[in-house]
Amino acid sequence: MSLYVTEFHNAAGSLTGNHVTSSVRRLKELNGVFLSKEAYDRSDLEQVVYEVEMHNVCGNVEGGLYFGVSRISPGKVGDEYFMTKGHFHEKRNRGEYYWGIRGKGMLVLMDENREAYTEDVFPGSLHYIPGHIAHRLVNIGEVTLVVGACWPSDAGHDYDTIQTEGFSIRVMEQDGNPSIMHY
Ligand code: PAN
Ligand code: ZN
Repeated sequence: MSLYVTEFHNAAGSLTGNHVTSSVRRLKELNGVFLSKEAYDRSDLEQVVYEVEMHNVCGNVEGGLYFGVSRISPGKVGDEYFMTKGHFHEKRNRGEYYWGIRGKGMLVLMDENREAYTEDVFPGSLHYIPGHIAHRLVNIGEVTLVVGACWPSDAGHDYDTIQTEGFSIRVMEQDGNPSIMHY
């Protein structure tokens, strides 16, 4: 790979090269995200729950775009599948595209009135996330869930609203299958 070329490795679900930044979310950074505090405390908090790589050329300017790839590990905290924190965009009217690359997941979506719905994520699935909709990825499969994303670079991330109010649904394993629970 040339130092000046950015490459998206579809099979590996990774992004390398110029303008790429990355972040890792371990279980210890996700305190309060999962329903069962007891199961959380029993878990290995060093586990990597998800990683994000992002192609950021322009900074947070209006009119720009970011491209990213998220990799969510398989796993659970108690009966609840590994998932991203989830967020609204800070600029609420900013939308986003997600698309499934590998694995099996659910995209949890929720509007500002806490009405929630889900979409199945699989290789080739395409998801338009309108503005004003909070979004979270859940890995319901046995391999790493890999999902591409593209969003306006001035969207920003509002994590606080979800941190305090949560989503109105959670995806839990029940009798060996994913099940949607309402809160
Ligand atoms: C994605 C998410 C990524 C990680 O790139 O940021 O899946 O999820 P959290 O940001 O909720 O931790 C995106 O939606 N960007 O806007
Ligand atoms: Zn987003």
